[in-house]
Amino acid sequence: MGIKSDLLNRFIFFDGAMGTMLQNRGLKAGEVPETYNILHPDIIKEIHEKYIKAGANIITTNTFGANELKLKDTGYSVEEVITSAVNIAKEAKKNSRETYIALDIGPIGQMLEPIGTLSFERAYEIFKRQVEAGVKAGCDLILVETISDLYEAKAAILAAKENSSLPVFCTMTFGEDGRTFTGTDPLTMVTLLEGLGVDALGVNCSLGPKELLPIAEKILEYSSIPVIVQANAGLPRVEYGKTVYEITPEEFVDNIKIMAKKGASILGGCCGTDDEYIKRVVEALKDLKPVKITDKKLTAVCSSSKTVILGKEVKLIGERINPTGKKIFKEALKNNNMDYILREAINQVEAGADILDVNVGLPEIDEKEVMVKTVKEIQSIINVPLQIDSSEAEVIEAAVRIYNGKPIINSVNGKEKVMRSIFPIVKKYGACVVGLTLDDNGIPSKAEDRVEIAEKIISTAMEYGIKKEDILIDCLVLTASAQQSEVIETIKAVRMVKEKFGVKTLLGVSNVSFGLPKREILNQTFLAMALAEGVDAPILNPNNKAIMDTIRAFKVLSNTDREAKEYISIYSKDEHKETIQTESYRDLKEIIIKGLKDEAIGKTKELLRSKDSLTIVDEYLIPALDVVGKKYEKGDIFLPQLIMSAETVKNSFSVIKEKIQLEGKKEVSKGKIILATVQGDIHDIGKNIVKVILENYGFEIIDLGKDVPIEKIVETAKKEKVTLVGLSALMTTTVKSMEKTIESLRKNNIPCKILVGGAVLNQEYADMIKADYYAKDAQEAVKIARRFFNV
Ligand code: B1M
Repeated sequence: MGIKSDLLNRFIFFDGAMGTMLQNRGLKAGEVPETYNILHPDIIKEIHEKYIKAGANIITTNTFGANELKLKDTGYSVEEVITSAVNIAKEAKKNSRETYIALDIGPIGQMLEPIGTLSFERAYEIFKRQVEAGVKAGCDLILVETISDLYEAKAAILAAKENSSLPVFCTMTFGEDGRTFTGTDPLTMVTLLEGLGVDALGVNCSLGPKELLPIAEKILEYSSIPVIVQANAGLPRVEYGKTVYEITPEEFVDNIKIMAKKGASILGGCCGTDDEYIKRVVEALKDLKPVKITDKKLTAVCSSSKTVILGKEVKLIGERINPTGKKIFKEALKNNNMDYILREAINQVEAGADILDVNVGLPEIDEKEVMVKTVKEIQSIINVPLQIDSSEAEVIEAAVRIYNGKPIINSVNGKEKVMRSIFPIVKKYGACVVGLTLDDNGIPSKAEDRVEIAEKIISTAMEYGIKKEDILIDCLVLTASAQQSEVIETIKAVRMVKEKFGVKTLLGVSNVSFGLPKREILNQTFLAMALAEGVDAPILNPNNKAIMDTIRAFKVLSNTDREAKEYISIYSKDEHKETIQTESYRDLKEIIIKGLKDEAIGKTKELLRSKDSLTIVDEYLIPALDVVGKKYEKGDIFLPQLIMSAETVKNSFSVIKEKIQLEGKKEVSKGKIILATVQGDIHDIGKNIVKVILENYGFEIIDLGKDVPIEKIVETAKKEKVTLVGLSALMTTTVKSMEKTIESLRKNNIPCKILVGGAVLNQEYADMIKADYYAKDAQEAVKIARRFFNV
């Protein structure tokens, strides 16, 4: 018996909080809790003992932040802290075989690319060091917890699985909107984490059990493995500078019991909970048996914020990211022109692609390097899942490893060698895989022979532990011009594969018409025939109207587009708008909204020939960001895309800035002004625009940056004898911080006037927080400064 078999048979109880327990025992703000493993082992041991006594089966080591970045200034190494933590846990459990020790691994504390600067592989290395130390010290399982970025979870899980043979659990932290901070929903978390082969998954921290209930329900709906819930003791609230948690152990238990009855089987507590909460949970569930876990048998692929389930209705795989037969594409690959590829991606998604095939195979380039770069770039601006398409195992593995999601691997076939090289990758990274019905003898003419190859692919894949749901069979389309009699064999094979094995099928449609005129007539008709036989995911060009018409009509006729909603929304407009855009985007606004960083530079330069700098800011930059902001608010895009748009604006503005500076008159200073985005706010695009314009009018700017502490503003104003202080804030929450800064400047008797700005403000708010001036934009700021300094 071990933890893995226990998981399937009974409730498992985790401990509760460590951090809040330590705070109650004297841990001060700024102290690193993990140093207690060395400085106060008795306190940690006492906490573990309390939890064991309360009935916890798993105690979590005090190593949440024991990574090399967080420990950097403590003087202790990762190995020292983790070894000591595991030893304390061992002492606390006193050889009890009933208690397991989980090596706790929390988030690194820095954001991964593209949101932050930490690379995926660097994150992996940081986690690897923790895992190795934990394994060496003798922990029983690895718990990756409180993760809000799916990419970071993937790095941690790979580090755990590649450097240990211990069970791995992973929990993520969700907000009240049902998503993690970077936009992952419960289904997507389940799709990726299950694929990566964790032993249990779930949710912890941030919310109380009541608020977690809908999130846990979603996880339970999709998960085929044990589900963990570790809620906070309610929503945290700050009282007299201390964080307090609202709900009692009784209320906590009521909600945990509901989740247990719905299927959660690993239960514990997070912030604010203590041994009393755990004791109550154990007691409350003692007469209950966990709900039996069922295999949900989903065929699903995902990006970090979107899951596509195959089989319920036809899904389109866009074929355009592929250089075969495309001269411009080849040139783009050779010249590293990512914007061209990104545009192909965006166009296909806008035209209706659900998944994108990515193939960058060209003999004259380094396919692995270009594939990794392409996948990274696409996933930073687009949220549909990807299909990694290459014939090289090495290229596939490199791409699948850094992909932030569960991709489809395209492809294997019936050749032993190919299967043996690709299936281990499919299994390890938990991908779906396409099996082509060909082998060493080529593509069989007859449907029956293709079905035989499909059978071999499926059975070999299953030997590797790949689930049948993760296998997609492509019965291969032959061209009507050369092998006319075999066209129908493909259709027949699709039907047979579906009937015989119940797997999903894929088909590259456009091949059928090769060499014949008016190709789209054949493509369209063949597609309709294939759809009727149940092809789940045709690979095609979604920019083709005839193809899209067929798909949409099929969805109505097969009763998957219920009440013809999609069909009506598209075709009830007079003229069906074909969103086919093969050339570059005309509009800078569009470029910003899409996050095409490099393209923004050229476009801005072009615009500067006919428009003046501030017109571009007002007519393009700000309106584009407004659209992006609204999309973000509605949940149409998530933080990574918001960041890409902000980066694009920065690129555009850097060109504008150059022009302004060139035109600017270098005169003596007309007056010194401090500019700062207030504490807690990191939005600085607007402030930077105001800075450049003010400088251009001859004012000397002391730019204190963003998220600026109140004291720094006060000190600088005093030291530099500045008489005009400009503050910027973009969020409702940071207007308070602006108000406090103003209060502090007044309290310290700084003889200055205060100018405020930022999208969240208006004159009324400015008056309310007692600012002297409010500027709605940069020009207004100049007017105020000129009046103030009388210049
Ligand atoms: Co965020 N963000 N953002 N964001 N972001 C907003 C502000 C938001 C309204 C989006 C939304 O939900 N609709 C929302 C705030 C909601 C609220 O307050 N109720 C929001 C949020 C929630 C967040 C995060 C919390 C998201 C998250 O992490 N989950 C996070 C905040 C972190 C933090 O600050 N602690 C966050 C992060 C980011 C990015 C990093 C991705 C990026 C900022 C990058 C950067 O600035 N370096 C970003 C962006 C780009 C936006 C939007 C889309 C655009 C802001 C912008 O740059 N506008 C924004 C939505 C929106 O505003 N439409 C949004 C263009 C800029 C030129 O305008 O700054 O108003 P603005 O400046 C104008 C005038 O206001 C004036 O002149 C400028 C030029 O005309 N002005 C002054 C500005 N300062 C002035 C000072 C003056 C005088 C005039 O005198 C001193």
